[in-house]
Amino acid sequence: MKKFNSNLFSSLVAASMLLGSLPMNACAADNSPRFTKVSLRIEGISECVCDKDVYIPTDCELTVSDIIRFADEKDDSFTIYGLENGYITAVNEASAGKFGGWDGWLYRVGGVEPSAPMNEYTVTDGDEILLFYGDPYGKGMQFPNMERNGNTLTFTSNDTTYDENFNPVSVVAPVADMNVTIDGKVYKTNDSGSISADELPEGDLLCSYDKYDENGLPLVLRSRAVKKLGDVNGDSSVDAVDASMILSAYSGISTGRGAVISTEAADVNGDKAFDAVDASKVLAYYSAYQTGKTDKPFADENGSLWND
Ligand SMILES: [Ca+2]
Ligand SMILES: [Ca+2]
Repeated sequence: MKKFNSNLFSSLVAASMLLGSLPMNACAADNSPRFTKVSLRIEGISECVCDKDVYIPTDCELTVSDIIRFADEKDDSFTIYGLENGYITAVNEASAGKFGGWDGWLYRVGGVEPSAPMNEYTVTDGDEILLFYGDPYGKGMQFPNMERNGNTLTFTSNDTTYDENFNPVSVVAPVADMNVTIDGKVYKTNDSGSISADELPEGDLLCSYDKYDENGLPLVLRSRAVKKLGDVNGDSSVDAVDASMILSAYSGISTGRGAVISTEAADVNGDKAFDAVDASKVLAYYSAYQTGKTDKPFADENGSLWND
C-alpha cells in the first residue's frame, strides 16, 4: 500500500481518538472481562502460518482445541480442519499424509508433546501452543536449541528414542545437516550440530535455520520469523492496515470479545499492551514514511523513529 489513503487515515485517527478517550484502566476494573492469554504458533510445511497471541474470554476451562477454534474464527489468514474430532487433518491447503508417511499435524505445549488429544488438554494462562507439520515418528523431527561459543554455533535437540522395552528415553542429540543463515550467508551444521563462522557480530544474532527432506517434508522446527515492530500483519510494511488491526484488537479486549494479534509487533511503545496509543504511533510512522520524513518502510527497534 504505497499510496497514501487520506480517507482511511482520517477515519482511523477519528477511531483512535474515540478509543483513546475510553478510560485506559477499563480492563483493570473488577467487572472487566477476563482473558486467558496463550501464544499460538502454527508452522506449516514450508512457512509459518501464525505466530500470535490469543486473548480468549475466560468463562470456563479451555482446551487447546478451544484456543485453535477461537483463533481460526477470529483470524482470516488461516483455516483449520478436523478440530471437531480433536485431530487436525489440514491447515489451509496442507493436509496430513501429503508425503505418504506418518506425516501430519501435531501439537506441543511449552515444548512438550502431551499424550492427551488437543480437545482434552486444558490450557493455563501463558501457555505456548505450537502446531506443526512433520513426521516425528517416521522420518523424524528435531527441535533445535542454539548455543553460542564465540564464532561457533551448536544446535541440539531433546529427542525421544525408545529402549529395548519400548520405553521412551529422552536424549540430547545434535542437529546435523541443517541450513543456518546468518547475515545472508548460508552454513550447514556438521555431525556435531555445529557451524563455525569466520566472524560473528557480538550480542544478539540474526540467524535463521531450516532443514527439509528431499521431498520438502520439514525435518526440524524452523526458526521463528523475526517480528517487525508495527508490522502487525507481517507484510513487511507499517501502514494504516496495521493500525486498524491494533484498534480492532484493542476494541475486542475492551468489549470482552477477545483478540488474536501479535502483541510483540503491535506494542510499539513497549508498555506491554496494545491500544490507541500504539495505533496512532503506527499511523504517524506511516505518515512520516509517505511524506519522506523517513526512508525506512519500517523500523525494527523501539527507537526514536516511533516517537517523532
Ligand atoms: Ca503490515
Ligand atoms: Ca503499547
